[in-house]
Amino acid sequence: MLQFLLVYILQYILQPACNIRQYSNSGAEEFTHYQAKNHYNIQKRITVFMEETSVYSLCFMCSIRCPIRVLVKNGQVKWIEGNDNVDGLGKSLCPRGAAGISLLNDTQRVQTPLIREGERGSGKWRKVSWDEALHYVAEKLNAIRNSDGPESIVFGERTNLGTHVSKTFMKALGSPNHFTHDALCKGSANTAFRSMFGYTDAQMGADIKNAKHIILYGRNLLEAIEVKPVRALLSAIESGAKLTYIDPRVSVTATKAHDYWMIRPGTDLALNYALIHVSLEEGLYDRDFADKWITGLEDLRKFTASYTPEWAAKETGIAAERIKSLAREAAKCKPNVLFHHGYRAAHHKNEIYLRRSLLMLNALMGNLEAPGGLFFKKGPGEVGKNGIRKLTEQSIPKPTASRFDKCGEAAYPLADPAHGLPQMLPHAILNADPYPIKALIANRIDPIASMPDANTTRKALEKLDLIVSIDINFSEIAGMSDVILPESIYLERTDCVQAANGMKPLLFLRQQAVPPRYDTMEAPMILKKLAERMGIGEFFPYNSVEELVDWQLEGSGFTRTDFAEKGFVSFSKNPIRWDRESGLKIKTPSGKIEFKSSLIEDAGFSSFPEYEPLPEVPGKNAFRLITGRVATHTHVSTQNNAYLSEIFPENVVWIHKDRAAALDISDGDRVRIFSDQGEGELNAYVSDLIHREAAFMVHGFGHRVVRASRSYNRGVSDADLIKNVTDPVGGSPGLHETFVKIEKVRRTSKGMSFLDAHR
Ligand SMILES: Nc1nc2c(c(=O)[nH]1)N[C@H]1C(S)=C(S)[C@@H](COP(=O)(O)OP(=O)(O)OC[C@H]3O[C@@H](n4cnc5c(=O)[nH]c(N)nc54)[C@H](O)[C@@H]3O)O[C@H]1N2
Ligand SMILES: Nc1nc2c(c(=O)[nH]1)N[C@H]1C(S)=C(S)[C@@H](COP(=O)(O)OP(=O)(O)OC[C@H]3O[C@@H](n4cnc5c(=O)[nH]c(N)nc54)[C@H](O)[C@@H]3O)O[C@H]1N2
Ligand code: SF4
Ligand SMILES: [Mo]
Repeated sequence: MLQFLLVYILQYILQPACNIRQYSNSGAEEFTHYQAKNHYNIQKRITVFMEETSVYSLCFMCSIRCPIRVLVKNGQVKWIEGNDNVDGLGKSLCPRGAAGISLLNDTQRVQTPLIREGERGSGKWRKVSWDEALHYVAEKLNAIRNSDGPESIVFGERTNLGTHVSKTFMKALGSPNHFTHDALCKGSANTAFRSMFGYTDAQMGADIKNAKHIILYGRNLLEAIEVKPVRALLSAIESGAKLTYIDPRVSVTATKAHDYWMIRPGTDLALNYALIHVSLEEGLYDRDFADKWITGLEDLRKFTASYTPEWAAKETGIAAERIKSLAREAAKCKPNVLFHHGYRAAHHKNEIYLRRSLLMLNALMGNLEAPGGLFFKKGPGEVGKNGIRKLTEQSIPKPTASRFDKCGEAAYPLADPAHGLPQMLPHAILNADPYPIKALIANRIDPIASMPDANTTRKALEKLDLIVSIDINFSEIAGMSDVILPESIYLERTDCVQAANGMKPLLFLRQQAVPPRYDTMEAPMILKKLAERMGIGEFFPYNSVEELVDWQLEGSGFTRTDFAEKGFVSFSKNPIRWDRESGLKIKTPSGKIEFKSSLIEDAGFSSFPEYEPLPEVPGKNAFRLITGRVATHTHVSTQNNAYLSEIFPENVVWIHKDRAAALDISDGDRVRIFSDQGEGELNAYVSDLIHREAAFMVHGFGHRVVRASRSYNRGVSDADLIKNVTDPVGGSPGLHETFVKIEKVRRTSKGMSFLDAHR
């Protein structure tokens, strides 16, 4: 397995050799003509057919949105590569980015609007026109709004460039219930950043490239990919930086590290308290920086006094001497040392405190706005310019009802209401708490496969009067939908402008490369047309996405044509750094980095709660389930991609060889994995590359929708197994709080397992 993944990294990230495959399957055989689209510019189409053109755009095989250059000839996408006009990107793509052509030409994606005919989930829909589909949805939503109030309608989406359109749609409808994926991904990190700096995690960045020592806590960059940071990491290592990698599992990133620590899963917080303890006891931190910018240092010193490396060694399995030497080595590089704050931050119920401890380590090293440290992303305002306009700037009365998920209210006061708590949806529906929910619109998110405890989610969704999905695939949520509204894929559409703040404020544009293959539409147009049919059309003042983009750019000093040359525009020639002596614009109430957080304490929580040891693994066949990514797949959405499913068709469960031996399980054996929430069967990967207490599965498999035939019934869904619990302070679900049990499946005859035979 490890070797397999390494081959990917070499093949796909370090050399874009995969483009050979792109050519070999450009789709020309499969598609001889296109449907003319009334909203597509005919002139452009003719030009595209005649000659080879290059279109700068943004990848969307995952939400990172790497800048790309798309080579188009005869209306076919011939090649996709990184937009090397962008600093630090080169022409690299990840395997999923390279598989974009396979998505474009996929005959198994949703091709027309569909209205359900059979039972929910039976896979029977009838093809309808856009007019009929939109009319149907608008009528149903209007009826629900009139009978149960607008708040009984919930809209969920993965944050995307058009989120301002969906938020406007919901506000105009009078419902407060718009949620994004944020809590499922990194909500607790968002809250941690706000508690320390007054900025969200999205408003800050990490300068990996210039760091001299990078410490990654399960930030598996070489598989959980963002192309630019991957290149920054490799470039830092080439320039002599040290990489320390901490993970209960030997991931591909571990194989690049100078120092790898197989930590006991879920105990990183104990490690950090000990690192802080050593830094403070031995005076390793940046005193000048701390005096100037940190409040609550003495409280932290008192709090961590008893969290010695010897104490942490017992909890984490990492020797006390190694902990001490990391603290000392890191301090030697300060301020150019990065304790990376991670990306996915939805593991445990105390997640916010882990993320805060990481931010504290950075602040103690004084790395803010230093090369190789954390930085505040700069927007156009920094250089006296106007940013882009968003539909949400219109004055629309705020909906009066409370939120379905109680986010930002008494139950979850600190979670970010700009994003909400999607994982509360099943509870809200099943218990009509705080009120009945009747309809869900899911746009570019799969709440079944992406939220914990999918079986309960399914039961809850069953109770709704209306489920609508705006999707490109027959995802799990599309499979349960009453109406599917197909979006054009990223290569087929122009999108809203991307404001990319950073050391330089930039704007990017996703530009249409080819006409839509099928009868699909862009989400901002779908919502506009729906709004018109619901009497709220006035808030959507555009007739095409291009017009919306023009409106967004008004006042920014740029127009759409400015993106043609390089694919982006910049508000500033040089990177902007704030002065670390006197110029950090920290936005907490105290104006300082708040170790002792007013945000947290005003809400009745503690800034420094005592560490609670992890529960022991309950039994010989029990494992702590941990999940994560592989370089070839995006969460739950690429498992049916023709290229990617061929390369990585199903997940396996990693378990330690000694634990496996005790259960008579050998490498490659079929095993049953089960929990209180659900179960499944898959193959075991037995090795010593994983901690004894952990079982690891790649997230996103075990699809149940038959129409997506390449992913149907392949592997097991981690979402079926894990319980739905939430970090009450930070807001993220604890995706790693579940113990699963694993047992060997003994086949007695073909297709029947030992367990089946004895039931
Ligand atoms: N158990 C478990 N759960 C997790 C995670 C985990 O590791 N384990 N990871 C969490 C994380 S970090 C995240 S970010 C979330 C991600 O959760 P999601 O956002 O739900 O996952 P994705 O696979 O990114 O995309 C979901 C849907 O978007 C659709 N889609 C793709 N492209 C387009 C498009 O262009 N237009 C439209 N309209 N739809 C499109 C796909 O078909 C799919 O149905 O999941 C979280 N949930
Ligand atoms: N290929 C690919 N790349 C992606 C994405 C994708 O879907 N596919 N999605 C993007 C998104 S939305 C996100 S949020 C990021 C996620 O980026 P990451 O957070 O880096 O990715 P994950 O795969 O969720 O988790 C990484 C590692 O955490 C380890 N881990 C598990 N438990 C523990 C623990 O207790 N301690 C420590 N130290 N490590 C632990 C796992 O073994 C795994 O190797 O990836 C982004 N990039
Ligand atoms: S990381 Fe890969 S899939 Fe995601 S946007 Fe970048 S190239 Fe595309
Ligand atoms: Mo994420």
